[in-house]
Amino acid sequence: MSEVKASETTSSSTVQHVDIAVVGAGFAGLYLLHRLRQAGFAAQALEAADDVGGTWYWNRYPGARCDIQTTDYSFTFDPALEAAWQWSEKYATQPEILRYLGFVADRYDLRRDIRFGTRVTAARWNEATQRWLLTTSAGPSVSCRCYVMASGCLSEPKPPEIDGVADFAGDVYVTGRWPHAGVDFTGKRVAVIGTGSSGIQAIPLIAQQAAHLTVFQRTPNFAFPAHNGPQPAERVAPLAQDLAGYRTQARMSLAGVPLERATEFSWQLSDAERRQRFERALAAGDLVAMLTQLWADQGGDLDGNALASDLLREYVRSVVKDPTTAEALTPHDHPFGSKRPCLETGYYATFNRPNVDLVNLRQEPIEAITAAGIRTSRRTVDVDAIVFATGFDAMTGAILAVHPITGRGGRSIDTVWANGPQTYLGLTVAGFPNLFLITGPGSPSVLSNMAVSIEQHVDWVVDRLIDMRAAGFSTMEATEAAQAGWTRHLADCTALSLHRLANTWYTGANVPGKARGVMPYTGGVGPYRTICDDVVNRGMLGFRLSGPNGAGQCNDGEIVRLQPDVRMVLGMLAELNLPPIESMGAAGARGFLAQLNATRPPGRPVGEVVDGTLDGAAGPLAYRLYRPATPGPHPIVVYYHGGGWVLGDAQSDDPFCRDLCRRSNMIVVSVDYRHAPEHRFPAAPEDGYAALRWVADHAAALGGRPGPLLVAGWSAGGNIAAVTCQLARDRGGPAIAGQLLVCPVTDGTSERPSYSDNATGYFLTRSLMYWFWDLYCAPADRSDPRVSPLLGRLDGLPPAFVVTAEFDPLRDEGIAYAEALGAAGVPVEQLQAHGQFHSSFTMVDVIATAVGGREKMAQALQRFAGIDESGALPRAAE
Ligand code: N01
Repeated sequence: MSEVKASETTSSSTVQHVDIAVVGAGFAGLYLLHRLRQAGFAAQALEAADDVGGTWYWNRYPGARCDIQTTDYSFTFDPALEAAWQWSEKYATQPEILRYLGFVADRYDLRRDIRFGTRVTAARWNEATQRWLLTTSAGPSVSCRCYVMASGCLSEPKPPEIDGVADFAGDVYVTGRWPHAGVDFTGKRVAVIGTGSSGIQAIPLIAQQAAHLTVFQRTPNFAFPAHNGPQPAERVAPLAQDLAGYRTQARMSLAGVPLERATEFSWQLSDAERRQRFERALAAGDLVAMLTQLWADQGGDLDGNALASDLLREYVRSVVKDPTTAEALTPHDHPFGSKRPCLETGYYATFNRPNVDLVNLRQEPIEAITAAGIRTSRRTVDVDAIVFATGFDAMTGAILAVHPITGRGGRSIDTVWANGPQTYLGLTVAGFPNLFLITGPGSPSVLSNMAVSIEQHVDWVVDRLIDMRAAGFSTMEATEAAQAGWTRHLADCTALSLHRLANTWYTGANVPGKARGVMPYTGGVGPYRTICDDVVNRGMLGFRLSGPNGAGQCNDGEIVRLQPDVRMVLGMLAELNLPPIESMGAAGARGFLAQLNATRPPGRPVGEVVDGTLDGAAGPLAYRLYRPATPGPHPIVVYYHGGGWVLGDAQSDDPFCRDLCRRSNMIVVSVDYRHAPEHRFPAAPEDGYAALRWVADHAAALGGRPGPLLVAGWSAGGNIAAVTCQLARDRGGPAIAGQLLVCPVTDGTSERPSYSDNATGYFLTRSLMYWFWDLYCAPADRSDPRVSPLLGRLDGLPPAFVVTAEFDPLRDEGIAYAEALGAAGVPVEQLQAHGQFHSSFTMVDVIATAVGGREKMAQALQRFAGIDESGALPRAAE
C-alpha cells in the first residue's frame, strides 16, 4: 500500500490518487502528514481554510487562548521541535498558537501536501476498487485507500437558533468564525450571546472597548481565574529536568497532564483542610488542578462535588458586587466539571463595570432579534453589533454536517449514527472500512489535553497502516461486536462520571434535535492508551483485515468486558505480581489480607460504631455494630463477613458494612465466627446461627426495632447467611424478614462453568477456592446443607436478594441458588452484575461502578423490613 501521488483524467473529471487523504490541517492534520510522509505513504490533506491552524485559524475572537497550559499543549513527538520553540505565556494567545502551528508546518515542510481552500463535499467507499472517492469543492477529486478525518471536535459552529438574525441592521459576529482583520467595537453598543469558554474569554475585552455591553446568559458556567503570565516554574522545571519522563507521565495520566490526583476523600478532610486545598487550586489557575486535586470524590460523587461547587460559588460572590448579578452568574444546575469549566481573566469583575449589563435568559428568554437589537420577554435591547458565542455542533458536527460519508453497502454515516455516534475506540466505525477518526466520539479527546490525545491517535492509526502494509492487508474495519462492546464500555465509564448529569455539548444537548448521550470517553487518557495497545497485542481484536487475493484475518471480540474501575484494580494487582494467597498458609494469608486492607480507603462515617462481644456456639465472639446517624430504633441486619471461612473479620468488611448502614438506614451487626483450619465445619454455621439468636435476644438493648431481623453476607459469609436462614427456619427462629446474599458460596459438591471461565485473573481463583474448601471441611461433609445450602430444603425461607458478579468463580452457584429459591416458592430477586468481580461490592470507594448495586441491596433490605420509599416504617412497626 504505497503509491506515488498521481493525478489522472477520467471521462468526467480529474482524480488524484493517493494512499491516504486527510481532512484538516490543525494539530491533528499536521502531525498526520508528518508521520505518514515519514512512513512512506503518499498523503494529501484537504483544508477548507486558507492556511494551517484548524480551530486556531478560525477562533480569532478577542481573548482567545488555550485553557491547558502551553507547556502541555504542544507537540511532543520531536524533542528538537520542543527545543526550537519557546512559549511566551502560561496560556498562549490564539495568534501565538497559530504562529506555532505555522512554524511546525514550515519546519517539516508540510504545506506542500495540503490543498487549502478545499472542502470535501462527499466521501464514498467503492466496494469494487476498495478505495474512498472524495469529491471536493475545488480541484480534482481524491481517490484514496484510507480516509482520515482530522476535522476537529469543535469546528462546526452551531447555527444561532434565534429568529430574526437576518433582520438585524447591525453587525453580526460568530466567535468561531471571527474576521481576520479583527473588529473594533469602540463606541459601539454590543450584545454577546453565550457564556461558555468563548464568551467568557471575549466578554472582558469587548467590555473594555465597547460603549456598552449587554451579556445574554442562558446558563452560568463555573469559572475561576487563569492567572495568566509567565509559564510557572513548577511546571517548567520538571519539564526541563526530564522531558521524556514528563511527557510519558502525561501520556499515562487521566487528562493528558502530569498532575497527581487527590487521593483523600472529602470526608477525610476537615472544612479548613478542604478550604486550603481549594485556595491552592484557585491560586494555581489550572483547570486540571481544580478538577482533580481537591479530593478524590469530587469528580464522581455528588456529595463530594457539591463541596467543591459551593466553594466556587463563593468565589463568584466574592468578586461580583451586585448580589442579583452575582446570583445570576452562579451555576446551580450542574455539578462542577460536568460542563466544561472556564478559566477567566477579569470575567466576573467585568460585571462590576458601569457599561456592562447581564440579561438572565432563564428569567427573560430571547423572543427575537429585530432590526434594532434583541427582544426578550421583558425588554428590548438596542445594539450596533451582536456577537454569537453560542458554541459548536461538537464532536459529530464536523463529521456529519460537513459532507455525506457513504460506507459499505451504500450506508451513510448519518443514518448509522441517527441515535448517536457509534465507534470502535472512537477511531473507526463498523461498515466504514479504512475510515479513521482522530479524536472522534468515543475517544478521550475533549476531556483531555488534545495535544496528547491527537499524538496518540495519529501514532496508533499510522502504526496500524504500517502493520497492514507489512502484512499485505489493504483494508481494516471494526466489527459490529467490537463496536457494540466499546459502546457498552463507554456507558460503563460514563456511569462513573458526572458528565451525564448536565446539558452540555459533551452530551449533544446544546443542539436542538441532536441525539443525547455523553460522547467523549470518560475513562481517561492513560487507560485508553493501554486499551488501544491491548487491541494490537491481542491480534487486532475487533478488526477485520483483508487484502488482495482473499487474504483476511478477523479476531472478533470485545476489548473491555470488565467495568473500568475493576479493570484498573485487577491491573494494579497483576502488576504487584503477588504470590498466590493459598501459598501463604492461613496465618500468612491473614497477615497479607490485613496489609491489603490497610491500603484501601477507610469507610465513611456512620452515626456510631461499637465493638462488643456476643455468645457464639462455643464461646464468646466479637461483633461490631454500625448505627445510622438518624434517630432509632432501626431494623437490624446481622452481617457475616467473607474470607473463605479462613480469613476476614469485622475490619476486613468494615467499609461495606458502613455503606450498608448508611444506605439502608439500618443497624448492621457484623458478627464474627470461628475460622478454619483451627475450627473446621460445622463451627462457622453454628456460630452464625448462635450469633443470630444472640442479636435477636438483645435487639432492644442494641437499639434495634422490635420484629424480625435481616441477614446478609458476602462470599463465605453469604454461605453462612444462607445456611443461617435454613437453620432459623428448622430450629424455631428467630424470625428473619429477608436475606441478602452477595456472591455467596452455595454448593461445595459440583463445579459450574464460572469456575473454569474465571479460574484465574480475577483475584478469587479456582485454586484459592480449593484451598479454602480443603481447610474448611472434608469432601464427605460438603453435601451437608450447612455447607452447601443449595442442597438443603428451600421452601419456607425468607425472601432473598441474590447478587452475583460476572467475573467470579462463584457466579453460577449464586445464580443456581437464586433460581432454586424461586422454584421453591421463595420470593427472590437477582442482581447479575456485569463486568464485576468477586470483591467489587465490598471494595467501597474503590469500585465506584458497584455503587448502583449496593444501592439496590439497601433498597432490598428496606423492602424486606417493610420500609417504604420515603424511608418510613410501616405504621404497625413504629
Ligand atoms: O461554546 P459553549 P464555546 N440562546 O457551548 C449559549 C472549547 N473552547 O464556544 O449553556 C442563548 O461552551 C450556551 O448556553 P447553554 C471548550 O472546550 C476552549 O464557549 O446552552 N444562549 C452557552 O452559554 C469549550 O467548552 C477555549 O444554556 C445560547 C454558550 O452559548 C468549547 O470550546 C476557548 C444559545 C455556548 O457555550 C465550546 O465553547 C473557547 C441560544 N440559542 C472554546 N445557544 C479555550 O480556552 C447557545 N447558547 C481553549
